[in-house]
Amino acid sequence: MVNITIDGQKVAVPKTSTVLDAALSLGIKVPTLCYHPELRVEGACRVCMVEVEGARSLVASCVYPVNEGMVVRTNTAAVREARKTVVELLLANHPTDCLSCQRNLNCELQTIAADVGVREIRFDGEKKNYPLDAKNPSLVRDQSKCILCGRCIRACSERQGVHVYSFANRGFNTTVVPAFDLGLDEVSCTYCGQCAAVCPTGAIVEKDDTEAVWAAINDSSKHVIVQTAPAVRVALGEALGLANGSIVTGKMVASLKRLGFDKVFDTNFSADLTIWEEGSELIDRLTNGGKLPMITSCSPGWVNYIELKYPDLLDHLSTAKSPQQMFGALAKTYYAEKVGIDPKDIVSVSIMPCTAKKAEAARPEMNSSGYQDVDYVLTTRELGRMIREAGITFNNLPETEFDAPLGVGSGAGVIFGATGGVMEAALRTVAKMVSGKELDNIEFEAVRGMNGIKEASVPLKEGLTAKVAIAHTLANARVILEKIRAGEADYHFIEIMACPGGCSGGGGQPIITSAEHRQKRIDAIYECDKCSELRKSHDNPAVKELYDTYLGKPLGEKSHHLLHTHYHP
Ligand code: HC1
Repeated sequence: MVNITIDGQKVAVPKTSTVLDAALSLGIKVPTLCYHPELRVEGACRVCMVEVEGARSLVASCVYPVNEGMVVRTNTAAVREARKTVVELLLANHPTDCLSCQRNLNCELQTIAADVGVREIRFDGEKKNYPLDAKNPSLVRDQSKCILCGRCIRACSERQGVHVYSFANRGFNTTVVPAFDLGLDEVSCTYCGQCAAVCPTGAIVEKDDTEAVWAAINDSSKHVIVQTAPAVRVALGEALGLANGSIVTGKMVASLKRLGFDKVFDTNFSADLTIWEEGSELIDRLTNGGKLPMITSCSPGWVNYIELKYPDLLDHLSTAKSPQQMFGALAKTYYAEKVGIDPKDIVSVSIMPCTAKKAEAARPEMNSSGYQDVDYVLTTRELGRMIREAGITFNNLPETEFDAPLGVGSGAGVIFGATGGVMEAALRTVAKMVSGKELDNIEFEAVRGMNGIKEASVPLKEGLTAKVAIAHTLANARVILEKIRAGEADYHFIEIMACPGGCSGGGGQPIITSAEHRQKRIDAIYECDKCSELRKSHDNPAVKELYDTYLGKPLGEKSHHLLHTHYHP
């Protein structure tokens, strides 16, 4: 340990700490911009400057190591003036269109400008004016708002191992761009949105589809239905002023009804259906010599990644569509028939924690109903904005139930939103399918938790043990894929989710500020499961009715047509 003094307070910290770590351990707030608690430090923005006795100049606390006996001051006149000047220089060439920016009131640059006391911008800087990169369905990049903190570069490289972004040019002309300054639609972007999730400003945001959804709601000739993904219910509250990880399922349903949706359904329903189809596919592959290990296919950022980077391994992917797309296909077939509405008059909207879901819905093959199966995908953040725009006092809303029949979901469906959850949901059902017996204990602790890669051996019945693996983030997915390529992966089944923590940490969720924040959402997901009346996908009566009255059986002809897909090398 190393003993140092900060603002007159003594503290002992590990010798590998930075001055910022030490200050944070004392509860001293130092403003930061390029620093992100879950990414490598960069020391680029210099907003976190402090005074260290004996140092020749102010130092960037996020990269400055502690030394025995060090004396630090975080609140001197020189420190305050330096921080204010740095922020003013950033604002001097920033568009400062805060009032109409998607990140208004949720922008770190805006907050820091207020915190460090910027009341005027003394420098008349040249403004940057770059064209928008908006030709893809998921994300919009506006270089004019970029402050060159490099967080997106680090998230894409370190967290995802995808390496889409890098710095280009020098001096004032420095930019953060994909290779050759191409658009995201022209490079190996998976649309996972982790760049947007760490961007401190409005330089990378989700493509906003709220206007199109308002127009559909306002069109009286349309029947507008909405599905909500498992992970939205544990994060939406954060966008509306509630504590991190608040469970807001009932209020979310009420708010969607107030917004004017005709029916509010639950993606948990089709998550349960996915387990019937994917579980049956796994058993089929195990018994008939199919390609193993089989890998989950519900996370669209992950599917984009394997298509782009490991096309030789595509036959390992389950052919089951994601729950979003299974729901979409059924909404304009089964549901349309059941309620007697022409599918051309149905507008199917989904609320997702994910930016890649927008691209998934736009895939040309996602039209098994004869129409685009899911018309619009809104992120959790977009729904939060619509609720605010409508003037709904979210916290006062009554707890409201989903509509039947596509609103019936199990606890197994809801845990899809946490890393390991799809695997756990599948094990609950596959064990029953192969043994004919219900499990005594349905909670599989071995597949839970935040380790980047988890492995477990799970007995399914006498003489049959499933060897499984789980990875979250694309950098961890790559480790598993390399093992498969090398012939060293003797697993039967693998779950891969593109985002850290699974969908609860998706690129379309309210911005996550720390690992503890992410954990609160995951705890909330498991709480939702515990409180569910139904906890196993095979107990879902609405799914049983769907098979009895419409689909026939898992992997049957109709299921194959509506619920399964193919991939593009
Ligand atoms: Fe997900 Fe899924 S869990 S992919 O993370 O399989 O986005 O929440 O909706 O489709 O159900 C996301 C979440 C979501 C699908 C399900």
